[in-house]
Amino acid sequence: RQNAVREAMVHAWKGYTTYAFGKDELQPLSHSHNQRWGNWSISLVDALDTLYLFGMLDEYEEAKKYVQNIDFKRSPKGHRVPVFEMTIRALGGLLGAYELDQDPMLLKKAQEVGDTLVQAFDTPTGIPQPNIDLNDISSKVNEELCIAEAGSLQLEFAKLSHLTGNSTYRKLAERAGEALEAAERQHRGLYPMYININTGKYSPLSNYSVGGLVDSFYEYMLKQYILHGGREKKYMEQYVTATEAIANNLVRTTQRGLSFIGTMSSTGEFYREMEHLTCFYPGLLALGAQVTGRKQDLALAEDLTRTCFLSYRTMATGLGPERFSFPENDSNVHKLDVEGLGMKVTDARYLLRPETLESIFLLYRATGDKKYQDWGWSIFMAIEEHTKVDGGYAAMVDVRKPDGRNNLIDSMESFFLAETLKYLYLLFSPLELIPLDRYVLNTEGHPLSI
Ligand code: DMJ
Repeated sequence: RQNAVREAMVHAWKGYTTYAFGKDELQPLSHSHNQRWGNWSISLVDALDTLYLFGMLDEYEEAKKYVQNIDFKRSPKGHRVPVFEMTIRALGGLLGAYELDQDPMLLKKAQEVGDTLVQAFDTPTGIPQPNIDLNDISSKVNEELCIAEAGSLQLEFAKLSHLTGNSTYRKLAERAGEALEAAERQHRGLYPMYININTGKYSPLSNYSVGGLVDSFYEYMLKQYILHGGREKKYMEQYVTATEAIANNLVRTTQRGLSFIGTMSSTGEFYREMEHLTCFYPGLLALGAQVTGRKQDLALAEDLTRTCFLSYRTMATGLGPERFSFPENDSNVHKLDVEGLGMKVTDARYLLRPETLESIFLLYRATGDKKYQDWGWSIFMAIEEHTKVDGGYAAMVDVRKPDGRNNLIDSMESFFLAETLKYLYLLFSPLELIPLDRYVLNTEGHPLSI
């Protein structure tokens, strides 16, 4: 199984190098590429540590040679560099590879990325701008920032400070985290989705969720505690308070016994819809249960992982939708997409995302239960059967329709290489490969040593 995943990476990498080498993203159907991340070769940078871990060392060396010449101080006219995405993918990718092979060139390039991104923190509150124009650094276009973008920079910036001996990076990222913590909130342990970077106030109409725009904010509470070797107790306290608030306010169980996580509006209305992105959360709970000793979190993690897995298992392709809901009255099952489960598909795309596999991997590490390897394998088989094309792997329009090429999207995002294939590989590897008492993975799957 491990070797089959490696073969998948060989195939994906061949597509990338043949049709898109050095470009941001491969377009696997048209055999072309795009530069939508500002020419930072983001797929190549995001994939470095995967190549290394999979033992694809010739490919790794070739990619590293290319990295030397990427100019992370520039981007094309008109492009705004997305600070969060470039932190987790570019800075995280370079640091992750550096942690594994200790090549000083990688640290030098990581510092170049860090020096570019710190320019975003020059705001009245220290909460960074969501994106910056390197050709006109004083231009600002957004006042509001989602909390995932402000609260998921701290691992990478702290690691960069530690490795370079320059404490500025860590201080800036932590100041942003403190501003999120200090701002007034309605619910203890829950954080609204958006904050204003000039006033430092949460937007009053924001929703509460664990999905897109929020997700890794909660993740980095626990992971900062882990990264700093358990010395920063405040992160553990924040994590436990948030975990309890999420369990009490956002988790529900359907009549058919499926646990899920929904969204709550600022006025307390509850939406019974779950996102694929939310499926990272059970893995976080399982990791947290090991650190905190909270057994109830592991039980909930198992239930939620099962729900995420069933969102795959019950589709005709075996792949999971981008969004699915659990209508209140689920007795009328024949009207719902998934018979017998009371689960309704609300966005049928599969974008090669990692979250369910990430949780399956972390649940396997936490419990040792081999059923998780079988679940991961069945998802991998579905990826092979339905998304593999001659040019690589392609995202899918509708997971309910095994329609072949007509059902595919001309896109393979970099996280497929950085995360989806890496979690699968680790799921079938000995525990000594990336032991979780020595490494913490950033939200893009890059290993940072504790
Ligand atoms: C990845 O870039 C990261 O996992 C991020 O935290 C959320 N979105 C994508 C994958 O779906």
